Amino acid sequence: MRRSTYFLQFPVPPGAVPAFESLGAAQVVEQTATAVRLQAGSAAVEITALADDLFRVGMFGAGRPREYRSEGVARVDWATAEARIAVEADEVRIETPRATARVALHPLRIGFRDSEREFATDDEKLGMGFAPLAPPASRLVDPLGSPAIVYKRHEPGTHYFGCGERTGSLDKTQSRQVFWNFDPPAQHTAALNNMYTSVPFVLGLRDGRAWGMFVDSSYRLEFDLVNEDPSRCGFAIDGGPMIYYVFAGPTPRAVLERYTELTGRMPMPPRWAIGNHQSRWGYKTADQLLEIARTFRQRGIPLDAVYLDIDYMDGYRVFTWDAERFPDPADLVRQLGELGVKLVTIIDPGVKVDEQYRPYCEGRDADLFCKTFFGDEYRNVVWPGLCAFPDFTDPRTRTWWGEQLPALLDTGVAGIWCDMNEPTVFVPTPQTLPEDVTHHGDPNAVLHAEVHNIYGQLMARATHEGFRTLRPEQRPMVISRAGFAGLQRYALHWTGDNTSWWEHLAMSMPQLQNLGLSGYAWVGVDIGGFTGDATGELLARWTEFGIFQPFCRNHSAWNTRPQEPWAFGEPYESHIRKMLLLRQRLMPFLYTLFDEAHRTGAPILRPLLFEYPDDATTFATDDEFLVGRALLVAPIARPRVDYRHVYLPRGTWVHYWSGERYQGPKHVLAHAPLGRPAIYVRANTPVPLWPEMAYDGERPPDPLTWLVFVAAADDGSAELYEDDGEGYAYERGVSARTRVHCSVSNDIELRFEAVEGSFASTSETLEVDLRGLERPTQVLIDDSAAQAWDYADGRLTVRLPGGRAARRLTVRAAVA
Ligand code: MIG
Repeated sequence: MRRSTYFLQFPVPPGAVPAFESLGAAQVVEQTATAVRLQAGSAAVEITALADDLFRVGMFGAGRPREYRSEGVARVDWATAEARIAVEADEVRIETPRATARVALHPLRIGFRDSEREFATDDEKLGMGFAPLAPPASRLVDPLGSPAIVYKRHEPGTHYFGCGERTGSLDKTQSRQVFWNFDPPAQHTAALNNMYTSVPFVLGLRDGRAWGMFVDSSYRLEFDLVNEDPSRCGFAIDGGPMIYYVFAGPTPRAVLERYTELTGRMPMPPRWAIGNHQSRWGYKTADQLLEIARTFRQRGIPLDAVYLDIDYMDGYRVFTWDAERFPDPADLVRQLGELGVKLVTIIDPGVKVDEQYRPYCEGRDADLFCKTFFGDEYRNVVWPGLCAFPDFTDPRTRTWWGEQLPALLDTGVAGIWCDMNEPTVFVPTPQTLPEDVTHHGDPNAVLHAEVHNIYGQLMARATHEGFRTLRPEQRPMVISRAGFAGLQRYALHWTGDNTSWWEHLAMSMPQLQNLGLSGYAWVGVDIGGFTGDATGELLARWTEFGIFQPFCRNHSAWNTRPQEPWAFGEPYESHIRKMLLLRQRLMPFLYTLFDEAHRTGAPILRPLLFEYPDDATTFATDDEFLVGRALLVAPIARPRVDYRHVYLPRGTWVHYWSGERYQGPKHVLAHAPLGRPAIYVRANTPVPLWPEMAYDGERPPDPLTWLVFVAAADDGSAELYEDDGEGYAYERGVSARTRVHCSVSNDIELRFEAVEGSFASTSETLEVDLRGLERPTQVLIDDSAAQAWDYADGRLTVRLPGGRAARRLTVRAAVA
């Protein structure tokens, strides 16, 4: 495959790269209950069944240790999989109850299959092998382990998704993907093939069956997904051992569940952190920030948090406050708190080189910064001027970093926003650390080239762990721009410096969907766009989409038109208010999806293919998405456009505003004027809602409403997850799970199962809000007539007393 070197701007000159050396014949050296070890020339190869649907392959160059420890991987202790190993003259098979790894020995070729199909099978001709890079890069990397490629056969009809943070469309088939964290030039376009964060994971989908492959290397990587050759994919690493994991699926959900078991899942966030957030690079004084928060309240627009970008610091020194503009940060936090608003502050990794500045002196004296190849402190310029860079690969540095957090947390700051952690440096042009910068490593020294892609994640980890140490009873809220596979364990991710363009509103959809398919469930883009000037229409349309992002934050750059919700006047402000209030109502629904992501790795904002992998039309519908299973959202992403095409997959879907029903699969034309975005609700699928609130915790969420659009259609069901929204009692079972089933035949029946778990709901009253039915002749709660219900215009509302027992609501009414 064609590969670039570290010198990204220059293609490799012809003939400069020695040929790819494919592995030849292999011999079985050793066998365990679940693994086979082989020798192929100078390479040692190990294939292991870690679980019924998870295999690991490791290829280690001559004399390299068999070592799988990685920042990407959270789980290493796999209970022995139920495997059967068959060794024959030409072939070894590792069979689990669900899948088989087939290892041909002459030459060594590795493939996978289950009862239905083959997947991740080596290209017959090329297989796996070593692939020296062009001379300048290889001088640096070769001593650390050989660049390598594994070529996999492309099974015709397969489409590829995931690959983490991307521009362009959802389907990555025929593309080339580069994994090397960097701060891309402003105005992200589809031409970019790497961004701030790198998740070298791909999800393959064919004939309704999914599989996955994760290449666990923190060196630079490239995936060629049927780009160079129509018959294969290539997965290349620039150094180190070739370690990859194969997931048998066969559903996208099963792949994600296993992938996030391997790389870790998101802890439950504090609930306020999924509310509405307002930020701007340019909020410069405590008074200005308070004014912003008050304006939200005066205008009745929900708000849970405001942000301080780099201007709060003293000369951009991380972990300081500017004494003039922020004379009393604790008082600022207190005043915001009175308004129900939390404060999040930014931090950057660059530590200003300044003999009068404690963090710098401490870090230098304790030898906590990155070094040049010659052992000097590595320095480059970022916002504060000349900076040193904490060596987050060293556990001592991570602890020390956490110990700096009281400068922020002790004033009452509620969340920490890690920026510039690719890391980005400014000289000679914005780029990252040179590959020969040295790190302490853990336990051995390493070059930056080896750990570049995990630098940002390690900063997020240090921040998260420091936060937990200082506030053991509080759930950390950490945001990170850079990361690797597994960032979800420590931080949410936002996608950096997008632009106030309609094109970027459109781009956000596939971008967040691919992140969701890559284990990052808590994600968001800057609503309204970061660089460039938004317009009222763009901001309103972007908010119609943005309220469905797991992370909902309006953020913009200092030199752009202000874009707070009221900045463009009416009618935009009213539309934005209405949408943000809808998000606030959706809080219990969203929080339940966070719980699902936390337990299973399922994305919150998810592509249609996640639920309908057997419907190939969904592979291309990346200008719409699902939120959980119940909502389908199809935003408008063009100016002055009121209509758009929507694809509705199978099932019955109800238009949220009009109640009109559609029988999928169907292509429809949605009328979606400003203020009425195309939202469809799956019929008979209850959606839990809270009343409109200004912020999380403003008052008890009463009543809790179950909204159901009824139809003569399949039964539906839903869940509600509740806990106290902060702290760790939920890990000890202090949570509540309510399951609801809805069936519609002669009657409409809503069956609530008894609440599971010991958390006492803060909602005292339950309300059921049924839409799309004729006037009922009778409404029964557990077979006795309900006391009070209201009916008007096809809509029935019934109040039920709160409580934990199972109950049943029967409505004798016809579907309208
Ligand atoms: O060089 O802190 O992506 O959100 O406002 C720019 C200033 C540095 C980049 C972040 C952006 C933030 C900005 N930062």
